[in-house]
Amino acid sequence: SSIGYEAWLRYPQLAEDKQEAFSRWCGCIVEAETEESEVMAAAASELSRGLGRMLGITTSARSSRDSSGKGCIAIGTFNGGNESIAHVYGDSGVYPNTGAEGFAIRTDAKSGIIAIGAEQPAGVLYGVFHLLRLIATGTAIDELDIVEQPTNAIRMINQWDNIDGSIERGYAGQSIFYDNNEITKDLGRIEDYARLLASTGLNAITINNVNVHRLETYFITDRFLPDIARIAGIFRRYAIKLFLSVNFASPIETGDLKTADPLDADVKAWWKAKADEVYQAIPDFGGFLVKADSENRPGPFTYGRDHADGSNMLAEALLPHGGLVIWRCFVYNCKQDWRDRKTDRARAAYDHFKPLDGRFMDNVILQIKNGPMDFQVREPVSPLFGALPSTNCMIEFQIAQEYTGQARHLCYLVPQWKEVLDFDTYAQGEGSHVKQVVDGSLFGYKHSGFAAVSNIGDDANWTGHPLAQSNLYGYGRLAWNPQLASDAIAEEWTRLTFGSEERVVHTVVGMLMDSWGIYESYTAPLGVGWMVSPNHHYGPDVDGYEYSKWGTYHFSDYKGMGVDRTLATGTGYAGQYREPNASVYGTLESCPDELLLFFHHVPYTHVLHSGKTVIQHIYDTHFEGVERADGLLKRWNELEGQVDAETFKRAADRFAQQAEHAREWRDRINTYYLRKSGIGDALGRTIY
Ligand code: GCW
Repeated sequence: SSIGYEAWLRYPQLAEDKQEAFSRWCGCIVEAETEESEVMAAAASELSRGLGRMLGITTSARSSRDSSGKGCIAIGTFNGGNESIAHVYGDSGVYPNTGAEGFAIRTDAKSGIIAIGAEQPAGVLYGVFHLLRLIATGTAIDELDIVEQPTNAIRMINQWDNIDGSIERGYAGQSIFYDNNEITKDLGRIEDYARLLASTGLNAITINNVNVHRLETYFITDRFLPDIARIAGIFRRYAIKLFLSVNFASPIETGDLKTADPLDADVKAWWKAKADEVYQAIPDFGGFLVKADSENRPGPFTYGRDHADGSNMLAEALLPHGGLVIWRCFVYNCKQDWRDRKTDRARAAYDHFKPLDGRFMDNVILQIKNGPMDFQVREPVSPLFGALPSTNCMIEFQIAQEYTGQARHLCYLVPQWKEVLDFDTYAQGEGSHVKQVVDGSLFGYKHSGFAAVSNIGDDANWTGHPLAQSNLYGYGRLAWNPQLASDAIAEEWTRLTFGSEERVVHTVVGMLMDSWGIYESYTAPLGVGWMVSPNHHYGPDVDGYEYSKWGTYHFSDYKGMGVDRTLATGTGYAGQYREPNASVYGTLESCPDELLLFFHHVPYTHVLHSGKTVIQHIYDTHFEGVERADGLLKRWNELEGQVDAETFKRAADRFAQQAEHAREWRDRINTYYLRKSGIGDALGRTIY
């Protein structure tokens, strides 16, 4: 089996001594006959497939234990009539508290049973994947007593796939969902995607781009609903709810209304009827994801209404069906004049949404990008987290590496996401971390959680770069439990994917953990962002966006660079944070180096906390970045023969491209700043 397609569900055969140790528990799978559920069926089949691969045994499912004396794995819901589950947990009289989606796994040595129990079939499925992960990573299972619950209720993936088969910001081929203006007939690949997602604990998916184009606007009509219902059916088997992105102007574009005004009675009635129709086709439909009044998409502003009016109108339509409206906060002026130094894109989301706090219905959730700008390699945390005590919120990450190397450069993003989640907003005093905002606990949100833009396409290995699979895996694991450590996730992924040869594990984990810092070092410095080629966003172009309408500037001149976002002399963005963050960022002396140029405009001779001047920092990091990118290639090349030849070659090619391309970044940026500043490199290295 190839590493590419099966990713972390490959379950390579274990060494013989390990097989022995595990096999004695795996004589059969006990599953109550009374538990007829497609999710349970998926759990049972995953378990027997995984065990079969790793242990080379065939385990048949049966309704009660056989008399062979071999151990068994019992799976089922606590009240589902599985006697083996009841037996293992029965003594205590009470079942563990697993919540709606959690699971319990307990090894009962006396009876020779490992019980995977849960309140709901979904929990059993997650428990099965957990046990398989333990076995695959060589963890002893003789004395298990585990209870796990996901920290976040919504654990969602956003596909930015279009019906023509293209993927906005996709770097791993074409869509697996659509082909040539039709929904694909290849449902097998979608099922395998569902397996990958569920195995990491994800439970929701939006299958079309937030930019809803002409044909996709018809997804919520009978033209496409039957096909979409089939896709929902696949995800349902893996306990994943299906959502759709919708076009706010649908009543005009697909209906015969003249307006999409959210306060218009006909518009309200139109959406109500539409919701009824969608739920007719997909009874457990999740709801709508909406990009409105953002980057030229239609929205309530056209009618003089605001985002609360717009989202509440949709929420009312979905409410009778239990549906959610996920409304994106990526709203800013994308037609800015670069001469206008007052307008600051970073401020926009907060300025739009903070005043609306408390006006949204209970089944509306605001989806906020992790940073105030747009998935840069380095930017601060969005100040909206913690600023909306009376509005459900969820966080949006981007697994697709739009600005972080696009599946050609290695950039393991879990450490970046962790930094965001661990950020203290001080919203309820010290210890009010972003992760507690988005898991709903800080303000008692009714709905909340994680969303992220997927990085998969129809490439044989899903993600283009073989190691980029780690970002998809890591996102799912982090959504389940944001406390997991970045290196622990990296190690888990590496062992599942490549097996447990220690040299391979050590090398790959080390490369993943270094990769974000390496990418940052040879690209835009000190939090200033962009410097990428316009439109496709790959590769260096320092002034590519400097005189554009997109609000993404670095303001470099012959004396200095950076964006003054202070309250005192700048755009005031720093004042959107609570104290002490507002002062930490707003004061030159206390602003952390890595975000210096996001918050301040400084001379090139400004001395950083590191002791270096800004200009020397730029030169040093860019020279070092290339060396470290060369180092990645070298480290990978040492694994030749230790990982399968195809994966080795694919990744080796990409590491070579990355090293080459890092030079382009280095030379463009160093040359640009030498020419601007006239200050030479203290070490006299070659700058063109
Ligand atoms: O980052 C920008 C991307 C757009 C994207 C937009 C968004 C889907 O360049 O491609 O559109 O963000 O998040 O809506």
